Amino acid sequence: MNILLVSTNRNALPMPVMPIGACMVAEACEREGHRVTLLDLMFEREPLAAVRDAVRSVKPGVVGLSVRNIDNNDMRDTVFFLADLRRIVNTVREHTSVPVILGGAALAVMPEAILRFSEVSCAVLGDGETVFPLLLERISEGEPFGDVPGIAYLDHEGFNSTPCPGSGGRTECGAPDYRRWVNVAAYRSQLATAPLQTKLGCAFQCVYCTYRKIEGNGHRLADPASVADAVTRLAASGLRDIEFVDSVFNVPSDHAMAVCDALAKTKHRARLQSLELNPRAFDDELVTAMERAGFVGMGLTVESASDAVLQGLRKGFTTREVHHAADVVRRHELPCAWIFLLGGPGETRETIRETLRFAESRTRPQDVVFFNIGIRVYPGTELESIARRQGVLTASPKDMLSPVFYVSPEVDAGWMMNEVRRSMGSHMNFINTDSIGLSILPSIHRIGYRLGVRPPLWRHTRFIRRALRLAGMNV
Ligand code: B12
Repeated sequence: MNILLVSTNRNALPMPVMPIGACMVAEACEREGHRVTLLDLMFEREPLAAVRDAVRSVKPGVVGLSVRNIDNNDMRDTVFFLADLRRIVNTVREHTSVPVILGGAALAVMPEAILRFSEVSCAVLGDGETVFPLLLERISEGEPFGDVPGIAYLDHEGFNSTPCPGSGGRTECGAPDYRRWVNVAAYRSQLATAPLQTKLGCAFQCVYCTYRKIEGNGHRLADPASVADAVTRLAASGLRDIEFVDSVFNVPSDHAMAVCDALAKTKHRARLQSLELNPRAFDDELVTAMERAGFVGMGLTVESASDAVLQGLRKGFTTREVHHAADVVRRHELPCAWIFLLGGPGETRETIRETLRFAESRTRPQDVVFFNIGIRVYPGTELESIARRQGVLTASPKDMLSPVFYVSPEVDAGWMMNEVRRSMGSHMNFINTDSIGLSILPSIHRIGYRLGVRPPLWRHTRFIRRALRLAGMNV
């Protein structure tokens, strides 16, 4: 069959991300003998015209739309991305009547709401590279597909979904041949990294998180040697900036260590990073192994430096681990991004002060500290129940596609934002959601790239903020 896949993500903030999922699905379909065209809308000037032209020229038997983001998770300046999706679906339908199938991380988060909103009747929830080919087989043979594992669909009875296949065991590190599918030069010129997974799944229980829903709570670990192979292959093809996009990179820790050891033994010439490290399994041994493996940056998702809040978020670690992480970071050279999530259950003015005190006194000036304020609430999460119990959430689950945010009733969002801004005033390495939503960020990336800067750009935050302030910007 002719398959047209469209990667619908056009969000270039904080930087464009290469559509790893759509590329993996494209390669899986080819392995099954289909002819695949992947249209990546990221850099298209006229996205709807590009979709129309692709439908006309490919004459697909099925159109698959990859949907990554629902919104930008920013409480103050919320951007909702799915209106574009509806326009893309309408454009496809104006030019063909073949089945349209949705897939991507957003679908696993809110399948029913997205299907209804986009007026599409079928989506893949599980790993697209396994499920989509099965679905295509049924569609091409004109057979019913309601029992294919890992899908969701709307029919005359309403919304249905089937359980996702397999959530344990091992997996191969699948590095798509990005150069075949997307405009790699355009991504690189905006300091994008090439995504790669060393595992799937997340076993943590954080109250707000959707990762378990997307990837399952059992780990599927890639053979460390296959990770080293994939990194070597990508780096040899010119994609030297590689980011591990696991839900959590350093858990299970023996696997992370084995991956680092395999990488350290390989001459890969890649610059590696991961922004998803948990302070629980974070020690000198790990950071030394990461440095030997070729890491140039890491992100610690500490969220808070207050025990009450860490408990309220069910992070599974305490301030002991947070302070220990600060000690470890200080003993190494590896640049670190500290990621905080303010306003969760249990947050008060005092806990905010505690977290800011930690950030101001325990992080290094050369590192970046990112504060996210307010937490996006997704249906089915424990945070939803907490918010309803506390009377701060009244929207029904089907209305939560339009972003709703949780802020602890014990603290005012405006006050928190002011406190963070005050702290940012004296710490040029601190940033907030306004900073990663700056419309000039793509230009900064392009200029940086031309000047020879390579990811992660956040290493230079304090210099960039100072320069922008000198230019009169209030950043
Ligand atoms: C790593 C990560 C990042 C990294 C990306 C680094 C990089 N170089 O790629 C960073 C930190 C930069 C980032 C940024 C953002 N992220 Co993010 N990110 C993730 C994370 C943890 C993994 C994404 C990933 O690459 N997965 C691995 C690939 C293989 O999976 P996949 O793309 O989903 O594809 C599979 C399936 O979805 C499916 N599939 C995909 N396409 C298709 C198409 C078809 C037709 C079919 C059938 C199947 C299919 O098959 C694929 C293979 O199995 C996810 C959470 C998660 N666990 O998924 C959040 C997630 C995707 N991010 C999210 C968000 C919101 C953002 C930001 C908007 C945050 C912000 N405020 O800046 C930005 C947007 C960036 C952008 N330009 O678009 C949300 C999106 C959903 C939502 N709530 O809107 C997620 C789901 C987290 C969450 N909150 O629930 N992110």
